[in-house]
Amino acid sequence: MSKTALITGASSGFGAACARAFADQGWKLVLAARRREALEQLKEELGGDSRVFCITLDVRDREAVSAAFASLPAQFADIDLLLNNAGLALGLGPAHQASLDDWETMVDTNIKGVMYCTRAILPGMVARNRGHVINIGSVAGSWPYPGGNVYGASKAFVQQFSRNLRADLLGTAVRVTNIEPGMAETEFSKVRFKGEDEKAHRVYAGTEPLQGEDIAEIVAWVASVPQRVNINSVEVMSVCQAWGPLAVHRG
Ligand code: NDP
Ligand code: 8X3
Repeated sequence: MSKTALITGASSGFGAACARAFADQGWKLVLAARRREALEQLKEELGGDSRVFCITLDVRDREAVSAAFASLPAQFADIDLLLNNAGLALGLGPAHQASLDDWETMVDTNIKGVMYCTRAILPGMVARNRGHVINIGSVAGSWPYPGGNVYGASKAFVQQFSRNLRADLLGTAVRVTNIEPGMAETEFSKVRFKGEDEKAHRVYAGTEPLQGEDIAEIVAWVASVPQRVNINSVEVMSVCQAWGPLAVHRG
């Protein structure tokens, strides 16, 4: 019997690439995001109604998340894998100039959205004693950088939430993994710079960043290892990226 993966943020980037990777392996898919048209296109590409169910969903909406996940059609209702991928960065300015609205949007999406989706799906996984929650964190959750302020802090939440979930789930067969990618070329920078394409392109200029397919390959691998194995986290960067020295200001 084919398994079912629920992917948030499936309308572009990592989420869409992961949907393609799981579809290739015969999984059924529940795809969620705000942009319905992109989800419908992906559904057609990946096998139509019998293989894919689309939900137009804003993960910040607690009631909408619980209502949508509680009313999945029977053939998609038993979720084997939840990929908490929906997320975003907004802005790259210093904290004292950043927009509080942007900060709230990141907290509501990257933190609360992950909480709402996980809390809605987890009871079924525990009851079936089967399932895997894969969260998309970031290197920004471990390594600070100027302008990372609330974005990085939100991904630090995802990292520790992932570990704490696994602590709670000890004794069950439900697995939890945090994937922590570095710079990857998706719509991420276009969103971060609010549609300023020039700024977004500059992020990747002269580099060979990670691609959505690279993350999808890792996510599919993490899901495919023997059931006794829980991969706690995977930190992954392009070879064009590495850490720098600690900064020192000299007056
Ligand atoms: P994209 O912008 O390409 O994809 C983000 C996805 O999240 C879209 O499908 C978007 O769909 C969805 N999304 C955003 N806000 C909401 C919301 N409120 N409700 C539902 N869906 C939402 O970027 P990536 O693929 O790069 O990002 C995916 C994840 O990877 C994010 O969590 C990001 O923080 C993380 N990440 C990205 C890195 C990178 O360098 N690209 C590196 C490390 C982590 P829609 O707009 O249709 O709602
Ligand atoms: C996205 C990677 O380095 O832009 O999470 O924060 S980074």
